[in-house]
Amino acid sequence: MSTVIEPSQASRAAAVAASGAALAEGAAGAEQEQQLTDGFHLVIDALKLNDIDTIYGLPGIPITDLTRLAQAEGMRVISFRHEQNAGHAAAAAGFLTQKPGICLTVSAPGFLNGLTALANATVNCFPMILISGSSEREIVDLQQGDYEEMDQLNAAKPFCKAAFRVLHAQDIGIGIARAIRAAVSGRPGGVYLDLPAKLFSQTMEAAAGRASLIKVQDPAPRQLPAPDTVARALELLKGAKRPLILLGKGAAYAQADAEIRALVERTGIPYLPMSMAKGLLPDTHAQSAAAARSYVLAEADVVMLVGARLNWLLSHGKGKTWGAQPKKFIQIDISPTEIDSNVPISAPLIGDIGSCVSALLDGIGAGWQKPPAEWTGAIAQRKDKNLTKMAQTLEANVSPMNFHGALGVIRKVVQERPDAMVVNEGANTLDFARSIVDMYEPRKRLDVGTWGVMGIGMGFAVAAAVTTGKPVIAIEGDSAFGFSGMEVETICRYQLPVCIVVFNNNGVYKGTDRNASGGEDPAPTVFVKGARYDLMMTAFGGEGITATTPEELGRALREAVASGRPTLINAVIDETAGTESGRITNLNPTRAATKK
Ligand code: ADP
Ligand code: TPW
Repeated sequence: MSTVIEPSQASRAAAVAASGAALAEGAAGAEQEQQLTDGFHLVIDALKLNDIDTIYGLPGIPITDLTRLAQAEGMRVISFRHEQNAGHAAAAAGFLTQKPGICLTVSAPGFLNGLTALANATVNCFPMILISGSSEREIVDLQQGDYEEMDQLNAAKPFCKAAFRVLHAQDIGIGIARAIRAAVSGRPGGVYLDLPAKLFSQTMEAAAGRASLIKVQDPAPRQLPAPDTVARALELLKGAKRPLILLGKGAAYAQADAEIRALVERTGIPYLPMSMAKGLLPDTHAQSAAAARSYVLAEADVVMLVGARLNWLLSHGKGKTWGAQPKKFIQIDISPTEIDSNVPISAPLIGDIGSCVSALLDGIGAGWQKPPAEWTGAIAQRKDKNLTKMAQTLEANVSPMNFHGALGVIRKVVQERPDAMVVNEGANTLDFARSIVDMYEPRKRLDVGTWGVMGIGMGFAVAAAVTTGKPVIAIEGDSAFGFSGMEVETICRYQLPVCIVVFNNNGVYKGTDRNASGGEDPAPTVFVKGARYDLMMTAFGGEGITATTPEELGRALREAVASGRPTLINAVIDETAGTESGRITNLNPTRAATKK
């Protein structure tokens, strides 16, 4: 038996395996012997059996044939230009669908390129599986210098929820089942699956192969909260004078949209969405306190976190942001160890969000008193003031554009097309877009998440288009776009309905820095002035446009969204417009020190 099965051979094995069903049971020995399957097919069959229909990846030894065969067997294979982008796409697909997104890479360097995305998925609680081909165990373990040799399993472990290696074809079904369950059960996250090259060409009897596969039952079982914890949370909520609900991306992931809306509306409690929870209820909802964020965080007396962590994005639940007003927290989370991670949580509610929110709704009863008008009235007043102030800035009709002028028009287009997906990264481009561009439907916004990582843009945009079929608007800082910009070719190749708007202000944060030494090298934060990002899209047959006014930007964006054509709008932004680090200047060591 050869160790490498050529694709034609592998296909033949499959064909024989497929036709095996048609052959009479108990057929002659010679015929039975031919009913073989191999590692390639078992991997594909195991994924398909579990309703996984898409692979995001990049081919090469030893997984090239796996990508070809997967496509031949009806899976969608989205082939990228860099594994990190394929990995980010898999993670976003996991977030949007609750099924683990699959990223497939070659060994060592391909694996490492995918690792950033695996780590980012784990940090953000997105289910994904990084499947990498690897070199031969015997050679790797003796460090004899195999092609792309690396101990990938151990390298992956610190960056994911679980890591598995499969050595025998008959264990592929179990390996994939364990990977799926690890990715989506409890707190979702990234899983690494190591498949050594030799595994793919191992053959086994087709019927035994089929029998070895596992259809994972109930991969993310509901987890009901204990009744006494529900009663405790409700009691705290009932006694609150200034209650607040904080919705995080865990709430968006949970797909308990109707229950969450019912809880917010029946209790009458004001809510704040974290950035990827925007649209869970429309941002224009009367109870949204987003436009009075600082006020509600400082003044609330009881805060209920729903799928949100008290990490740096919420100032760890303490300090100036949270004001002098003493606070009590209720926290709904599937992970019990999240509780008390930063401040004491008076009423933890451990379970899946759908079950916890339903239990709260059941317990509310008829006599529920909505929060005092003093509280909701004070919030409404601040909201009105801030929204009126913002509305004026959004009308800015200057050229080159500032952030408000450009985002004012994008805001209108998203309002017209609330079904469109929005992807967002950058510093100023991120911070302004998050507060200016209203979202109207759940899980329409994908961004840099818990790490504030640059480079998610094109991977997320591709996954958004592939999993939803909706138009995608990627709002990108020019630096941010550079991390994954080569994937415009991927977008053109698959003809995806993605419109990228590059906020071109000639650099990281802004484009005005000078080299402090007086030397000829440009400053570390500046780029080529007046760069034509639009030409990157026309190079591959898509639409490329430069927009210098909000009107031009609006026209180009509306056209792109309507046509679904791959488009890149080079939006010329005033190079003085941004601020260093956007809204997190306080985390920048020198600036923070000099500010004190
Ligand atoms: P954000 O950045 O929006 O504040 P985080 O990523 O910090 O959100 O928090 C998401 C939280 O949601 C995590 O602590 C995670 O354990 C939790 N979570 C994810 N899915 C579920 C679910 N289905 N049920 C309950 N909690 C969940
Ligand atoms: C993987 C650090 C944070 S924001 C940013 C960088 C490089 C780019 C900001 O410039 P951009 O946006 O995109 O032009 P704008 O609107 O302010 O002009 N490497 C990684 N992640 C992060 N977060 C960085 C570097 C960073």
